[in-house]
Amino acid sequence: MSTSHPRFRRLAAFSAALLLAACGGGGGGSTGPLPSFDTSAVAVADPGTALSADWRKGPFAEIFVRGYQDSDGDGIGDLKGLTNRLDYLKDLGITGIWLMPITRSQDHDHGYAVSDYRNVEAAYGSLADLDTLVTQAHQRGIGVVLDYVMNHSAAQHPAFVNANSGSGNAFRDWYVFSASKPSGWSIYGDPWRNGNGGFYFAVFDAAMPDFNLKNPTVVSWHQDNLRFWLNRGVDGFRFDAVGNLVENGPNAWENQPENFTLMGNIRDMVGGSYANRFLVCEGPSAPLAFATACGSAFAFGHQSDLINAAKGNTTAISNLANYFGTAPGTAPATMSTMLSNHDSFAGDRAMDQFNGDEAQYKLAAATYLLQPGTPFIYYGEEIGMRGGSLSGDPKLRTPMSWTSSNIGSSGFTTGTPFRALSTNVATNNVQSQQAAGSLLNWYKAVIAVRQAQPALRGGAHVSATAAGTTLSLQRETVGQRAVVMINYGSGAALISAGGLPANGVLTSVFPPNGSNANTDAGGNVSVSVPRQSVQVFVIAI
Ligand SMILES: [Ca+2]
Ligand SMILES: [Ca+2]
Repeated sequence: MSTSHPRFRRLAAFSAALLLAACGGGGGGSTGPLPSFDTSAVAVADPGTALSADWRKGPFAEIFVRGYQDSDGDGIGDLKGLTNRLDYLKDLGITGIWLMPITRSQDHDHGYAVSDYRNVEAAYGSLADLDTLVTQAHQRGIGVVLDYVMNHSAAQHPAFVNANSGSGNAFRDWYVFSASKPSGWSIYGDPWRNGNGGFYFAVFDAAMPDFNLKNPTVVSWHQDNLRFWLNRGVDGFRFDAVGNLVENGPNAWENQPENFTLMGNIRDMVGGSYANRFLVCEGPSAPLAFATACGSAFAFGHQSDLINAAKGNTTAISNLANYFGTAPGTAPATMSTMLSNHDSFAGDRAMDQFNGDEAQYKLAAATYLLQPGTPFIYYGEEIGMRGGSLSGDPKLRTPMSWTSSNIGSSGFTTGTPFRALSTNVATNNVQSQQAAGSLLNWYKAVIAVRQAQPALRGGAHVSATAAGTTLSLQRETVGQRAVVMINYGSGAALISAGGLPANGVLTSVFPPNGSNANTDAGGNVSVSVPRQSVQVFVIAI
């Protein structure tokens, strides 16, 4: 039941102190002045971007700024550090980065308890540092997408401190209060928490009270916040927990119709006023529906099939073949795909799921980098980082492994890292992964072929067929068809593709030394694909 719900696990990092601060609700009524915050309206002022429209096709990197690169020796990653690593991301082939929350937070860790929606977490730097990051990223053809948390704020956010000061406060209706404790609710536990003069709704944690998104003033303030960042040149947003935005009752608290309307309105606002932006939603229990409402959504569920297919599971391979399409119940090409992310409910880091098996790891990576969809690479995935010796989500959020010790001028920090390092930092780090045959070079090579071939970069789904432990898929764009054959099995396999131009030549584009293949008079081809390998062809159409 409640605590088994995956999203609950996000909160493992929260300290008891924060909970006490929230539950105390300001100590039963503060006598001091209540805090204020910026509620000013923000008009559209699009500075534009120099990015090509293709940047939105990815691949993206999901980056935890706290864990990426420290620039000043305090052991905490920051925006200047990330800016210094942009060349690495460009070299990998990344065209967009999603930053987990960089706004000021109460948790000072994952950042999802936002205490100021219009400023940067002090340990990460300043607004000027963000502006520099965006400018430098754009110069490398990389867009910057921020995490935006609309469902809840921190309990320490001034809006909630006001709201919780008493039932007569002007901000009371910004949150969801009830004079008496409502009965019958059980989500990830009882979401109703003791506040001043009543109970407030906080689905994830007492320290993260839910906004009242039925209040138009709150919604328009959020839209002002979004414009605040868009006007600085930020390229879009990843929206957190969109399944939880509005509640209509104890049995109607998830994926409510209002959630889709809210996100659709934001999509219209951003798309109608700002050029070349990208939005993606996190709605784990309704990914396809949110892909429509938001423009893109993360393909929760699909990531397990990618992992299991690479292990040779035929059901998972069949699921991969049936995932993308145009029929109801299939995913659009705009779906955002991944192997794992920062939340343990999405799975351990890939290297831990594969228990060090790089052959399987490479197959999973190639599959999602060559399929339709917008791939999101979780930072360190490309070098096979394992988690840390930690429990819960923090084990997924260790410092990026740059060198074998990760300390010193080329490592994560010159000081003491804020968190334990990954358990395989000695072997799997950027420095050691420069070697031929490495996972990092595999990622670079697959991304390079994806970016070089239009049908692989943005081509639509044509067909995908599973047969035993093989997958054969085709994608197409104007003038080009791509054929991808993947053998997940432990022996060579004959993989077929059909519906191709008759008596044509399929030009091999991966692996680098691959042989071309010929279609027969019926437009069919069969290729012997070695065990655990990938072959990619293109043909003009
Ligand atoms: Ca720092
Ligand atoms: Ca909510």
